[in-house]
Amino acid sequence: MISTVATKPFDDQKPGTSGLRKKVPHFAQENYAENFLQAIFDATERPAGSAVVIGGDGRYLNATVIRKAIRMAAANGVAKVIVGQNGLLSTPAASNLIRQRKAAGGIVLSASHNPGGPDGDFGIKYNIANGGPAPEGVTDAIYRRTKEIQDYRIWDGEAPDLSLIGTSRLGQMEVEIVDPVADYAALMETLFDFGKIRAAIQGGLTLRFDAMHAVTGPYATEILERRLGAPEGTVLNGVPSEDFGGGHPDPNVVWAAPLVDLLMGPTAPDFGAASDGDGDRNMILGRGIVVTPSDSLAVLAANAHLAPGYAKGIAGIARSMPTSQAADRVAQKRGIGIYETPTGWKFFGNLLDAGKVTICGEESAGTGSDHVREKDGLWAVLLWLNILAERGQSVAEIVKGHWAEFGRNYYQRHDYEEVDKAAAEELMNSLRGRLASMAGQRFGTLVVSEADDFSYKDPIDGSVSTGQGVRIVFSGGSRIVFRLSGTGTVGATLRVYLERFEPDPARHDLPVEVALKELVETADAIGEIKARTGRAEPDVRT
Ligand code: G16
Repeated sequence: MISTVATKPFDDQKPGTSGLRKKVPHFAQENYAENFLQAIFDATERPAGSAVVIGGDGRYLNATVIRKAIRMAAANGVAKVIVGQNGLLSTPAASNLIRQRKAAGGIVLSASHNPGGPDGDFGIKYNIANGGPAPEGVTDAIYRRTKEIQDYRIWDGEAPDLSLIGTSRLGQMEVEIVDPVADYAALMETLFDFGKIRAAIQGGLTLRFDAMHAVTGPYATEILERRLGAPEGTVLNGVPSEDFGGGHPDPNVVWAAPLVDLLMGPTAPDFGAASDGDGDRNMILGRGIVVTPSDSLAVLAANAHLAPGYAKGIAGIARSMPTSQAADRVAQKRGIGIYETPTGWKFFGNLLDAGKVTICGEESAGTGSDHVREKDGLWAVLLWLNILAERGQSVAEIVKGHWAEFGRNYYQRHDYEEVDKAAAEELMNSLRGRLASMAGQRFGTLVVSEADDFSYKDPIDGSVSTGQGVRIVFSGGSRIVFRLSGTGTVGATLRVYLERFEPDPARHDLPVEVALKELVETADAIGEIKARTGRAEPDVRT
């Protein structure tokens, strides 16, 4: 009952920051998804009898590709697949299932925060047995396989009905369809004081969570409304749709503008949050305040001990290189380790497995801990709620108190999207070519103290990743980082990260644009952004 289908390699199946992402029509080409799935089955290890977890964020093509993945798993000798009901699994829930069921790995279908629908984006990523994104050694092996593939194997029979929870067989393979929310919600109950949060909500703490028509809707409804007793209507846009209601499921001030407006307006609840397409990113807001992801990481790390799951304290913190150094100040003050890694959650896996760090975060709206091996949007929301319930202060009071204690790292990221690829690469190459002569150069009041192209040697397995972004550091600690995104699907996205440290509490209330003005001008002078890309302004500031 197994068919072997002849195919030809595609030359563009190199996984990026987080798996293979392409436009839907590109992915829908004959054999495109099949080739990549076969490369995963060929290039990854599966101990005899072990399971593979399969699920996705519910976007257009999700169900179609999941059925193919199940049939291909059956034809590739997989003993068992564990699949989310209706093909749904948030990325953190998939990571949890892989770990709890001791699966060999997982196939997660998502293009994260990128738009969905027939003209939107689609993606496939592979997670390894620790529940985390495949490290570069594995994605390189998958990519090599895509370049030589000549055929793929698929079971001839239909995949089972994905809506029915329970176990069935496809040939020799067992197919278990599971409730996507249950195990994840149970894990959250072990980490946080649900009784205390429930009491705070009963006592008047008000909140809204925007699921952005994406996968976290069912998770947030179960946890926030059913288990924590928040009133019905707390979860906005809670029904997943294939095109995310026509929007970008990207929790930032641009794409979650209605939520931001609500929190800045006269009827604001105490707390607001949003998550992205596959549930791993988060945005945190309080009445009248948007908390930057870098600040959120620092505040969560400084207060995690208030939640039962972290009551013993945290072992250390890891952040991606472009993330602000606010977390470093917490680590220094608390005497715990701080690790700076390249962009990509996959770089945190070894540190978490080795117990070097408990909490990790990225400027790209990701925070998480050692409870899974992915960033986790709802986890961040629940940790914030646990901290609010314990401290009885507002979000703004907690953030401002944090700045007063640790200093404030003013921070912003500027994105130039769909830039001509060659122009973006030349911009980066030109910067790299000038790095050696940059130290000592003056721009206005700023003097370059060091400049490099970030490279990282993993302290656990010794693997080295080079070319991870150009860092220009000024005396006083301000930084500009230039890097090209690894998750876009059209042209290139240039990211410019700007950071300035301000120790003086009297200067903590400046508008960010004012605080960063000189750095923004300097970034254009050094990067020649306008001249090389033709763009006078970034498309998105986060
Ligand atoms: C992915 C990765 C993150 C990374 C982000 C942005 O997030 O998992 O680690 O920070 O992309 O990457 P880039 O700057 O290369 O676009 P997600 O939520 O898209 O899976």
